[in-house]
Amino acid sequence: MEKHYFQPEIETMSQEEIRKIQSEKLVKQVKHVWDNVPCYRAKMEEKGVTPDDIKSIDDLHKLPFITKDDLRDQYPYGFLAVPQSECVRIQSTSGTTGRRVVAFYTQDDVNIWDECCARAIVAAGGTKDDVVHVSYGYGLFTGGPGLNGGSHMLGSLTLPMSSGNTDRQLQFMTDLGSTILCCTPSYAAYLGESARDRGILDQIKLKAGIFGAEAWTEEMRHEIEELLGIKAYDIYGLTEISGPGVSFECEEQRGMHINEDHFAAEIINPETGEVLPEGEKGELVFTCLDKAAFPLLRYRTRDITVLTREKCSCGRTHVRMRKPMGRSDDMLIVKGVNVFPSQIETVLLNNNYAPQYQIIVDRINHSDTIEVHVEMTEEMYADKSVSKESRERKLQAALKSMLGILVDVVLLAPKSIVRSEGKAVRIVDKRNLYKS
Ligand code: DLL
Repeated sequence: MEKHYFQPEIETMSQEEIRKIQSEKLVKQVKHVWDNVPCYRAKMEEKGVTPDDIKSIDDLHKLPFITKDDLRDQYPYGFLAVPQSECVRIQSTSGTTGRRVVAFYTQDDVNIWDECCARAIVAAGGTKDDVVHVSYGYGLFTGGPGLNGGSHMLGSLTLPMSSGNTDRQLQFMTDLGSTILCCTPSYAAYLGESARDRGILDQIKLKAGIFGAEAWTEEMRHEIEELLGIKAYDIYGLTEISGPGVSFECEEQRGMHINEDHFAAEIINPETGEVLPEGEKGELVFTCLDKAAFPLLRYRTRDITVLTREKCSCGRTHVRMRKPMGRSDDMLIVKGVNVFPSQIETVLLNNNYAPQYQIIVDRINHSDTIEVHVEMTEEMYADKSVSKESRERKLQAALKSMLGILVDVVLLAPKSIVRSEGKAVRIVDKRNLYKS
């Protein structure tokens, strides 16, 4: 099978070459940050580190971490490392859990980001002949602008749809023959459902999807692939580090290659900060090696994953990260038990429910309660031979066996959960545990 790369000379270079590039870039980057970001310089001084101590990528562990709280404390300009007049763009996080984080970009930073997204599109089989349908939100969210930039750089016909207006999405998709869909996995499932309901699935020419920005399971991947008749590729990224394209899946669909010439990755123990060896599960930490405006060093993502340097059949040599297995901060602790929403999703899909659900956690009389609201499929809803109560009991038992705790299950009629056009709202935690 012929292999396709956007930049073969970079994507297939040897480990030695990657480390050499990382070392050269890191030495320069640390000087740049030391000279231009007083709050990080203070952190380095506190740790007794100077730029002279950083001679290669092997010295990365000597540098202090940056956390989301640091970014919030320094909002908005504290981590800006170039004069504002050199910046051409900002993007921002949604700020649902506190103050927004604003990331700045020079034109070169935007080019790096576009290049990363172009690599992702090519890895999903994209060429300049494709019609790339971008249904991630545009604006402050990085999803739309990121994939849009990558598609332009590749020279594909780019449809800047943004999210929402499902009728228009489907009309453009069929009229213009979109071949690659980029959006959140939950919106892809919704678009698929809507196309099926309108009886137009056979008019859709999609061959691939590039889905990310939220956690999704293998079961959900299969469901979307089957519904839309496509291959569904995962893509990962975060605003602080640039946006989508920090890592992406290739045709192997077994982990996402990190663009290591731009971002150095480490896995740490989230409790102690100690760097863990390859193959161990822990918190992912990124260092931006060549971004100028917002060059975060050792940024703690809170995403829990595993890195592997096992050979990939696609020929890419860049390290792979497993699909994030949860976040060290939004993992739910219910009745003292750690609950990852992805475990619940796996049970629901294995039991043939639709990937439309909400987890509602509350605390009543000092005791945690957890309810899973999930939609029945049309077939289940129509089939009156099995009672709703009996279905609920069966699902409750399956969840108990996965999670070890009793969960209240509420089955709903099809289409009763409000659809999201961006990231799905999966968790409603009414306990306010993190408010002081
Ligand atoms: O979600 C950037 C993005 C846009 C990625 C489009 C992929 C596609 P933020 O809004 O800053 O940025 O959210 C970043 O989302 O730390 C992860 O917890 C989560 N996340 C992103 N991609 C994935 C993924 C964008 N593929 C946060 N799987 C990250 C699971 C993901 N979680």
